[in-house]
Amino acid sequence: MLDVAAEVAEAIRNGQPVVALESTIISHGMPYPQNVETARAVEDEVRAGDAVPATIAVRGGKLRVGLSAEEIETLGKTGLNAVKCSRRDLPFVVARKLEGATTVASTMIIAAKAGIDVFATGGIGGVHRGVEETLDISADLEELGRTNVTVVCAGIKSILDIPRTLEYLETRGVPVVGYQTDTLPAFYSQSSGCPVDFRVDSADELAAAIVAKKAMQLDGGVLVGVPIPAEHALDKDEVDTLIAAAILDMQKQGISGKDTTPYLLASIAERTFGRSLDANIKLILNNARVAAEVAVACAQSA
Ligand code: PSU
Ligand code: MN
Repeated sequence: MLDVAAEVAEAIRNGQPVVALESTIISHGMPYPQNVETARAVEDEVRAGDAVPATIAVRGGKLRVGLSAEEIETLGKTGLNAVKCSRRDLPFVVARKLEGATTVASTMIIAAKAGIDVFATGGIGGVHRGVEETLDISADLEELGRTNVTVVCAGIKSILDIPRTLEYLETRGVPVVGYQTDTLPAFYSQSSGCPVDFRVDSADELAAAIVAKKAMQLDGGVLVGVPIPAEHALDKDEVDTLIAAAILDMQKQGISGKDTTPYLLASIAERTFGRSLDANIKLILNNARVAAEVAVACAQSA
């Protein structure tokens, strides 16, 4: 079922650094054409860091590792008409040969099958605010609990319940790491105020822990939070107020389940007049840069 692009397959075979990238961020996370421009720029950033990018999706009944520029363009235009594809969706999207965009969870699954250890994205899913009512907990957290991939992100958006997300990750045995920070970043802003489990100041320091985890055969992911660069961060209180309003609107419209995260992202972009989209793009590029460094460090210490 795995269909790995030639360049990616060769890099994996030779133990060269590879960085996996998700595709729901392209189809559901951003509007066209910024989604396609960003996906390309992210791949360029990974290459600039001497690693090979592998954008992952489901196409023609195959788990695709390494999309071509044309395929990224097509997915970007397909947008919300692609199937947002998490673990539970994979069997049907494959069997029906649908156009599937992979979330953090399904990208981890496919990356691990292909033998890729490091994955860069913007934000992960988590425990949603109001979980007492909805039981809405992203499958991303379960995947982090079982699949051996290091996920480099900008922390957890405050559309989620950050303290509860951290509790959940602790239960599932997932180390939460701050990259050059003591607190988990909050996506659009540099800090959520919640302490991380471990701080690292270099890619080498992180790679040492990833290698130790592998040697102990401990299953599960590692979550790395990289703060958005200060010059691109948004004011946390301002964003939190906008998010609270967006959540109220969403509830009024009866939006739930897998539509929640895409709705909130679009609504926040509208309410910030595109400033959140710009911040989103900048932080993903920064994460791609760090992930390439981590992949290089892992390849060197293997
Ligand atoms: N956060 C973002 N942009 C995104 C997502 C999250 O800032 O595009 C996507 C990712 O693919 C993530 C998914 O895995 O949303 C989580 O969705 P859910 O909460 O439905 O599990
Ligand atoms: Mn959900």
